[in-house]
Amino acid sequence: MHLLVTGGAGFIGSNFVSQTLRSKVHPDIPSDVRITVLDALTYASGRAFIEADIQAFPDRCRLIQGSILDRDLVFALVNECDAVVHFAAESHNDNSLHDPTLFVETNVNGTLTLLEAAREYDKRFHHVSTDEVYGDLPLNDSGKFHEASPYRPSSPYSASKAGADHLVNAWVRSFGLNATISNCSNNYGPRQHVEKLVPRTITERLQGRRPRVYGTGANVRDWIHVDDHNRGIWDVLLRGRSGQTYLIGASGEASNLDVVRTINELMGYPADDFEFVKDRPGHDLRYAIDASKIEGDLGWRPQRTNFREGLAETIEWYKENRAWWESEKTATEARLSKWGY
Ligand code: NAD
Ligand code: TDX
Repeated sequence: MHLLVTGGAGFIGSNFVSQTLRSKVHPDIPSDVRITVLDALTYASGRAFIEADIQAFPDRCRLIQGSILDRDLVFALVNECDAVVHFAAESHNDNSLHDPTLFVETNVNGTLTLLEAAREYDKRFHHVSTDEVYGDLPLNDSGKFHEASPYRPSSPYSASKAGADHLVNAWVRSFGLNATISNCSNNYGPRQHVEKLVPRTITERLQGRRPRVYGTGANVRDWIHVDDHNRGIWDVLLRGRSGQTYLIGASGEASNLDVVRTINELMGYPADDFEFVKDRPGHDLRYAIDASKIEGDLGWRPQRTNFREGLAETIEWYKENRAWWESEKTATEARLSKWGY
């Protein structure tokens, strides 16, 4: 099996590639799977992770630096593979509020280019998406997103992901493309860019500053370890039905205050040693996933459900990999501070 993995140098994609080559994460990963990573190597990527994989598996992994918007390149690479796993995206909500055009170009037009190539060569296509396409849920409520929830995106990022999801469904219905979608909740784990809540909080502490909480900190996210997400993607790749959407989530609801307090405690600081900063415009209140479809139909179950333990491991990873994130940290903090965060 030859997979084309777009965005395979990013946070979730690079974990997917490394774990797949090592037959980790899922028991049924074919042992001969080969991977071509197509990645533009933007600020959010980690080239070193893929280079290490290429060194360990020179016959099974290669990196093509290029854009999913490059039609000729995309068509050539899709033609060579058996299936496409599409992670590549601009992924940060705050950035999308300042440069929405880039998000529509990458997330909508990039997906369109890939879909057209998959249609041309009749390839299996899996689209990695987010629960944010469903908008938000009220705080202090027990409702959850499910596969039939209406699309109601709030930010340019989530709107661009929703647009891409619609394109995938239309290509299934109109052209008979063999495609699936997974919509997952907030991931955490190693290799995530320092602009996101968990790594930002950890690396602020490691550089001697206090973490920043947007607004009141009451907003709730449904946290899942990146390995549980990637195992779900393998379940959908191996057994998912074309035209179906699968929601992936690990019942890991926690408020931003809970997350920052837990990281503070784990790193030896008083729980409430943080600063409140201005709120994100349009800030989604709460996300929560009902994962009963992927559990019932495909037998997926989250395994890394101890969030505190997962955060402790993630803190260790950031302590041990300073060289990777320190190169991005200064520019990221300058950007976030300019925006009032
Ligand atoms: P990320 O920002 O860490 O990685 C994105 C990768 O895509 C980077 O390596 C980047 O270089 C690459 N990329 C960007 N533009 C490109 C282009 N034009 N051509 C080729 N490559 C390009 O993102 P992530 O957190 O790993 O998210 C991966 C996917 O999962 C995204 O589609 C995102 O919407 C989705 N998702 C993320 C989360 C989460 O919590 N992080 C949750 C659910 C879904
Ligand atoms: O310093 C911070 N302080 C803070 O309170 C940062 C960086 C964030 N926040 C808040 C905003 C959100 O309520 O924490 C929450 C999480 O923020 P992000 O890490 O930016 O993630 P979010 O906006 O929830 O989106 C993430 O999950 C869904 C990913 O970035 C998306 O790609 C994914 O689709």
